[in-house]
Amino acid sequence: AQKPTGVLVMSYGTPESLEGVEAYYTHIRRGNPPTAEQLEDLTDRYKTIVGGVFPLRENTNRQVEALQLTLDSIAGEGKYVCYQGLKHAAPYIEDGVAAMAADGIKEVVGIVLTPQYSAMSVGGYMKRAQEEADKRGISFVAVKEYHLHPELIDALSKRVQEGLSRFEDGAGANMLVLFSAHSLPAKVLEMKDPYQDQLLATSAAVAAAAGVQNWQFTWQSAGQTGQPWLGPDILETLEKLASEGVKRVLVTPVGFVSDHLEVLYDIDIEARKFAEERGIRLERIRMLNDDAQYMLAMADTVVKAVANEG
Ligand code: FEC
Repeated sequence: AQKPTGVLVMSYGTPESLEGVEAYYTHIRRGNPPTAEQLEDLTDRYKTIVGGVFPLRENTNRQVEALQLTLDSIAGEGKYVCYQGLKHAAPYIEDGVAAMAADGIKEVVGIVLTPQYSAMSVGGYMKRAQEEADKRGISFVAVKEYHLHPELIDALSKRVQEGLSRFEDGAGANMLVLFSAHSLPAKVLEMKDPYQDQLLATSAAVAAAAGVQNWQFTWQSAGQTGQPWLGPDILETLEKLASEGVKRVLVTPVGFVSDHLEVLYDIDIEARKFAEERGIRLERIRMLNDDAQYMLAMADTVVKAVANEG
């Protein structure tokens, strides 16, 4: 029988325990260990979110399982087999490709659990996957983006409508939908990187589908590297909105698809507190996690990537 096509499902990765935070942080910093102060700061943030656990790991596991079931149902069982590969934790991207090679898989599609492309994010995942595939004689196809897939837009627009319904008078006056995504070093702009345009395109499509007129886009979670990062940051944006009399904000992350640190801490704890201190009520959409429509967007994208190669 013909070997199935491997699907390398890639995600950021998270530590397995508090003891693993240092190695994880060192990996993110390309082998440079954090200072004791940086390590303590990150460890404290993990301890603060939902009881100091690492929800990204479980969410990624569930997404990979759900994507497998979705591929089975749209393409037939045995056509595709999903493997996991993480950027900064085990099982690493290379481990996922090695597991496929051990199972005799010759053709692989790679897809990342984030919809928009940047050379500095998705490009980095794909480079590592491609290199490992080349080493093992596996042919590799990269899905660069799926930021305008109709199922994704529809899934997000439903989450926006649900979020708006939490405000007593829905999308009334003094309220705004604030789309957000992880910032990157500003030098990506010089590289003609599509990241910003794709994030704005996702945001505009979701706003239109949800019937939202009053919206903005902002960056979040910038790193402290001494270099400039893309702005304005969400805290700056909230400060400005408060001064303009905005009272209610629905934060809608469009570059993240899971509950994890950058959502549960940076938005739910840090940004919410900052907003409340300025008289703004901040709500956030429920993250997609293994939402059926999101899984369909990914499965359909994978199947089409294979068809385009054939
Ligand atoms: O829940 C978790 O355990 C992990 C949450 C998490 C996600 C995530 C996603 C993205 N990042 C992106 C870019 C960068 C760049 C740097 C950077 C640094 C960190 C640090 C932590 C961290 N990131 Fe992350 N990111 C997550 C967590 N990220 C922790 C290190 C400490 C800190 O700055 O807070 C800077 C690296 C450097 O120092 O050079 C750049 C991008 C995404 C969204 C796309 C994706 O999911 O891949 C882009 C989730």
